[in-house]
Amino acid sequence: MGNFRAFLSAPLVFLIFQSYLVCCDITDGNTEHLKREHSLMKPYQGVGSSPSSQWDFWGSTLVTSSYVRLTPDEKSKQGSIWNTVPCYLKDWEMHVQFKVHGSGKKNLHGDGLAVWYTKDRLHPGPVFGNQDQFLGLALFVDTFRNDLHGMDRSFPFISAMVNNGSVNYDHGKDGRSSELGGCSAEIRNREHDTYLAIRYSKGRLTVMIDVEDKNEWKECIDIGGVRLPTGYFFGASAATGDLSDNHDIISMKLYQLMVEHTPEEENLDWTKIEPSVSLLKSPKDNIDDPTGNFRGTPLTGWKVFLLLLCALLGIVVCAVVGAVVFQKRQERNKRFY
Ligand SMILES: [Ca+2]
Repeated sequence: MGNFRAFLSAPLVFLIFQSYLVCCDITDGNTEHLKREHSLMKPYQGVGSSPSSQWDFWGSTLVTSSYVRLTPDEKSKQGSIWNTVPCYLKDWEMHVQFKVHGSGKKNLHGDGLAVWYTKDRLHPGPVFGNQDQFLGLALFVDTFRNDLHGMDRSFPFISAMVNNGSVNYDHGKDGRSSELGGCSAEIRNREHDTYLAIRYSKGRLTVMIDVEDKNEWKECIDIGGVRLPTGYFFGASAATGDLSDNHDIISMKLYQLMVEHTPEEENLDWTKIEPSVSLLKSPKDNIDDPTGNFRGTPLTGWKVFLLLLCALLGIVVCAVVGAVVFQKRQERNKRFY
């Protein structure tokens, strides 16, 4: 009995429960649902060509059967592609599979691409091929350093911006004055495709990247206090200037996240929310799953191992608790006889 008690010491139980929780997060993929009306996938049938099409494109965008090229590797091109269906999901995760490649040597290529969740769609402009002073969320994959004073970060640089229509994107500073967070990522001229995941759930914006072809997300941005309405449009755009690159989108997959909201939250008119960020709120206020959902591929070896380990730990915990209860009962029974 003493052994059991030692085994059940608080730190160890905590550890077991912790690992159990971590494991459960990994299987979270079951609760996410692909929304086809907001997803762009090979072979892009019907994109732009029919009135019932769910995606429109503009500018230099070229749709082939295996990729959507927003710009070719040529000077002064701009292109975009936009979902025609407004999104009314409160909690979502967008996975973007993309490829930026070209003949330009290091630092002689540009300008980058952007992924959008905005009120307006198909409004060409100076911000990676889209309008400035937009309403909503932008995620920039900036491949060219404009700000020669900002040598503390390497490019390509990924950053996020939320705008209520009043702020200008400052190209000269690579958007630094309005960015909510960001990270550097070697996404260019890779042998494999690269991935971005943008999650918006319960006021928290999380951006993850997978650029090493290991099928693992790495956190890039994680901030709380972000307010975005429903009813906006998803899109992607890209631009070249004096320097260029092919900016290819392979797929954009939108998943609904199954998240419960309070009745008060449910009763709000989410379409009326103004895009904003309360910078006072620490991202650490929110402690739910920071690890991210893994993209929809079969379980890799280590994930299977972790799942088995969880199952095993679960059984061990049950067995130990069962044994303790049994022992207690025995002891009580003894006292009665
Ligand atoms: Ca730039």
